[in-house]
Amino acid sequence: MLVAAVVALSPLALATGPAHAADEPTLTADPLSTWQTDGIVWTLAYAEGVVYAGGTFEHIRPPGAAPGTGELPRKNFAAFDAVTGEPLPCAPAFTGGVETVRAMKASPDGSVLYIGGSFGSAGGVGRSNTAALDTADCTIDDAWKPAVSSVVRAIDVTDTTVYIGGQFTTVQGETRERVAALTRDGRLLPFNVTVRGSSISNDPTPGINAITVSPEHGKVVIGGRFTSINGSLLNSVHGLVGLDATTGEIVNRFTGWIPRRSAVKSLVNDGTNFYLGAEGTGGGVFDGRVAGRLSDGAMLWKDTCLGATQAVVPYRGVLYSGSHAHDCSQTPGGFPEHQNRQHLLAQSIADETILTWFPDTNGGIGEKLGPRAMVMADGILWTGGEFTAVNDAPQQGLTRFAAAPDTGAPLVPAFSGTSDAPGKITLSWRAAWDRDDGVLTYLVRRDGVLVATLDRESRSWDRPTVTFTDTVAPGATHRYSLEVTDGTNLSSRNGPLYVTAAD
Ligand SMILES: [Ca+2]
Repeated sequence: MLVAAVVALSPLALATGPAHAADEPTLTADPLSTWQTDGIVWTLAYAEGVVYAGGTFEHIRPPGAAPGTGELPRKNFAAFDAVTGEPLPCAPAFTGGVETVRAMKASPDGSVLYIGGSFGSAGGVGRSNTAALDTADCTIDDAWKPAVSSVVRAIDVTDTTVYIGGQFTTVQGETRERVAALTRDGRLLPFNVTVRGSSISNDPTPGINAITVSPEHGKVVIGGRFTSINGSLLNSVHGLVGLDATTGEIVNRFTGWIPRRSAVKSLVNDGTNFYLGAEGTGGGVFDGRVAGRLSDGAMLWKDTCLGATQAVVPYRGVLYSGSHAHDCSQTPGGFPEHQNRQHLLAQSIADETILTWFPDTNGGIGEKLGPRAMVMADGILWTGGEFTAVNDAPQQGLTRFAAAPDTGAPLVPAFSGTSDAPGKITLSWRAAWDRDDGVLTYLVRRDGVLVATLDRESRSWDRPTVTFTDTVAPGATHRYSLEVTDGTNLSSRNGPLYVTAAD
């Protein structure tokens, strides 16, 4: 048998190809079977093996079901088994007000789920924009019933304290402008921080969108759109500030982190770092993500992808995010401006590199921004939002991703063959791509026998030409086929392609 020659990828292709990721393993990009909602999921929370979804919807329906079929009534709140994804009977209705649930967070021990939004009733019990659920028996908690004057958009909870943020100006009849702290049983704490101004010129209403608290550091970080804390416009805060968790005094100003016309939409922490996602309006804005250190408020990195970020979740060295990224040209591993918005991303917490994890949703309903909420639950990343499709298949409101299985096979590319020299046959094709594998392996068969195995890196936006030159008898005609695998899934086989070598 003649020995096959494999043509190396040119140095130019390597230089311009995708950046090598930092090798953190990601989840797969293939969604697990998941129930759907008939409206927008604004918030997700996890406690004790259960995922809670809150938003603006009327029903849930099974995986694969068309809108209006197989529905169960769920008024702005639903509970699911985190692993199987099956719906649970826990289903208090949230009604009154604007009738929406916008924020949820469980206590560290998982016993109580704190809920915020715009509603006047929770499970038939009168409540004022916030309620709590005892997770053991799915009853509305008797103790937690603070009167909050307007919508609650952010919640975080420690063993002793619940922080709420939003657009309210009073809590329990006392002045609390957009942020407040209460005991777990609903008693208002002295923590009194006045949040005013707006970092968004066309929306002058100040507001808190996100809160993350670190009891170990005695610090609470709040984000949203504001330009003033505690009354002074000269204190140089803009959409993000770190506060003493007890007194509310400013401990980190994060000067320059959030530019004009931009607001913080999401904040989480892992006990060491905190992570935020931002949304800008207009040109020169910040739509990307920042990783910062809780201890001293130092910035670790900031990516400047365009396409506003609505949700962030750290997990095992990777920051997962929901956005509508369309230009990540300044971020390692990123893509140039393109028309197809990428709604889900994973990046290295160590160095911000965008990793090979490209499941996608569509924009969907509402503002058509796709994902709005994420939570990690027993190793499964639950994602909720406005979308009505995931990886180009119908799926509304909710989806899930796990570490396995990888089920998506790359599409086999078309290939062609030429012979420019006696006994030399060159096959060429445009590289395929895969949603969660950057290096694909191409299998070339001549007359049914494997003659070449070629590994090539590619992304959906960067698909280099791959070539293979075979050495055969001059004048001979051979039959070739091509397959591609991501290491788990094998594509269909392309061919046969008959090529005659020059003589
Ligand atoms: Ca794959």
